[in-house]
Amino acid sequence: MIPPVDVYVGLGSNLDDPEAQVAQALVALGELPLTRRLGASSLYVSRPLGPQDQPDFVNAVAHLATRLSPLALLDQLQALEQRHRRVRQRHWGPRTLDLDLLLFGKQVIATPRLRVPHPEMSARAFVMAPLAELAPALSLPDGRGVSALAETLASPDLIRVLPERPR
Ligand code: 5RY
Ligand code: CA
Ligand code: CA
Repeated sequence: MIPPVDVYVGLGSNLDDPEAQVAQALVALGELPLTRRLGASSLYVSRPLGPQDQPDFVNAVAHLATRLSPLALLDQLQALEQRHRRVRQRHWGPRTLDLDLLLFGKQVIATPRLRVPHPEMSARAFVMAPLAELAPALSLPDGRGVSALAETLASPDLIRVLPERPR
């Protein structure tokens, strides 16, 4: 038997009720084949980085344990984006659901289709704040701790945590 690997997935949405998009995707991640959801962060609201002529984002991070390979998991994440009717209007434009494979155990993957750790994650407060909430003792494959990284990114205007909403 292949042992399960601890995986972290970043979620983001800024279209069609982003809070509901992210909440539903957090449930769906736990229903993927060969995969369990071990935890989920709070939902974080922030201004868009990159192109700023688009709505605010809701972001979160999920902790999974999976027996899928990295590329099989990526296929599942992209299929889930499509079930949320993601359409690409423009690069870095608004989207109903974006799922990023942030970390796959301690593996470092550098292929044309997939780079893990996500190359920009350590610079983005909307990733590192929820990741540090969910896994404060975690380190990246290069040894940098997520809590220390998140603290360097603390920026007052950026992030608000949504209250838990009963479903
Ligand atoms: C910067 C440029 C492009 C950061 C920078 C992107 C999200 C980026 C976003 C998201 C929030 C994008 C990629 N400097 N802003 N912008 N949340 N995705 N708040 O998920 F992330 S486009
Ligand atoms: Ca993405
Ligand atoms: Ca992204």
